[in-house]
Amino acid sequence: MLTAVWQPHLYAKSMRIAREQIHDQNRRNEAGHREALNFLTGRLKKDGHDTERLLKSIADFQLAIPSWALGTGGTRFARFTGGGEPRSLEEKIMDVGLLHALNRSSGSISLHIPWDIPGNATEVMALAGELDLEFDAVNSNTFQDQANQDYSYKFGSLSHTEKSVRQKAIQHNIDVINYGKALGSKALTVWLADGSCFPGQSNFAKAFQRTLSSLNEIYSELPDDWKMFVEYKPYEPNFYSTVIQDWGTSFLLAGKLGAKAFTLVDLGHHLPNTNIEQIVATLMMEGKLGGFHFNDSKYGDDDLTVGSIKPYQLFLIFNELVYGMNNPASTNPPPAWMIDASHNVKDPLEDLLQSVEAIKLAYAQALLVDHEELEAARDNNDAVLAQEILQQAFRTDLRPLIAEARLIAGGALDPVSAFRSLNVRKHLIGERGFKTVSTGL
Ligand code: RM4
Ligand code: MN
Ligand code: MN
Repeated sequence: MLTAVWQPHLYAKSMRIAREQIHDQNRRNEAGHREALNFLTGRLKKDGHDTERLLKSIADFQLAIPSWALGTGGTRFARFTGGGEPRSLEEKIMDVGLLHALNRSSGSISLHIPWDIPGNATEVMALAGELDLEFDAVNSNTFQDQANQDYSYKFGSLSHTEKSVRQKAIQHNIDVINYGKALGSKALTVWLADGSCFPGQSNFAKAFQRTLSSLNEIYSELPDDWKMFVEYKPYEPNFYSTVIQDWGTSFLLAGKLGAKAFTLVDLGHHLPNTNIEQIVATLMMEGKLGGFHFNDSKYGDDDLTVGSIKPYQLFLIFNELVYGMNNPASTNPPPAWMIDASHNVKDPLEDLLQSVEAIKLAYAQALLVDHEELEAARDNNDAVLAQEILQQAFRTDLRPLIAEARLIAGGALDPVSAFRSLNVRKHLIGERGFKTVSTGL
């Protein structure tokens, strides 16, 4: 049974995982873990790696969890909801608290407005604070019409041909900034569904210019210590053209908007086989990579568990990210990391635990790459050696090191198995019911 801590708040009855429960779980796996860790650190030290530094970097790496990914996702055909899904923003925050208690790496939550409007910001902040969580970027939504809306985004929002509709979409983004201010967020993420479904439907240049001018109005309301992230996507929901279709378009907008505007890369927002690592390198070179949405995909914006389909690509992306972050000439601020996934068949919380693990693993493997050696191989045009260096890092099983970083931080050695043996989902179903549907995707 999990500890139910009663507090004088609305969310008082919600379950929390006590540290002691995690320690109990860890004791069961401790011996096997020590053995694997000693073997690994012995090898790493022999190869000249500073394992203490690696542990610290791994522990410091925090990922934001989107408020819309805590329930079951769906496709345009069906949605098969799971049990015990969070029914309110408070319950979503509780869920992220559970993840963070288990892995100590999910220390923030990103809100999508109006799916998750914070009613009482002070209470919401207090709850997050209790669970050691912060608020990451706030996201605007001008891709759906809301009930009682007397205008429509059917033909676009910030790029709409009608000024009055653009004005509503601009105002919505400003409202989102204001919600974020009250919660301590420091960034606004704009993703637009704007585009066209048929050739001839839209004037590309005019749609771009209208978008730029709308974004400019939003940008002028952005506080000085905030950033604006412009997310791109090649298709869907529009199938012929998207106004902000690729990194080049987003980069162009960010450049025209100003120093607080950046490009956001979502791994699922590329056409098949796009070289995403090269996009990352270019954006970081220009100091314009602001945010990152992790997921994995086979075909399109599948929003699958990070690392489930193309783990080597994930590693290659991290290799560029680490290079970009450590390159002394880089002016790129540390990007905001978030998971943007959807869970159609898995338990959302288990899926998120798996994604966080995959990201940390790829990050840690990328930290093993000796960039001086790699540069030397490149300068000598030694493709064989360059591949050896990368694959040596990629094929090193760093899972014991990730587990150790989590253990030191007070998390579970094996978060998914702890989640299962603590019966977290069963407990949530008991608390919230079986037929629950949370807002989001
Ligand atoms: C989009 C995009 C955005 C997310 C929405 C829900 O495809 O990834 O980041 O806000 O989905
Ligand atoms: Mn995204
Ligand atoms: Mn997406």
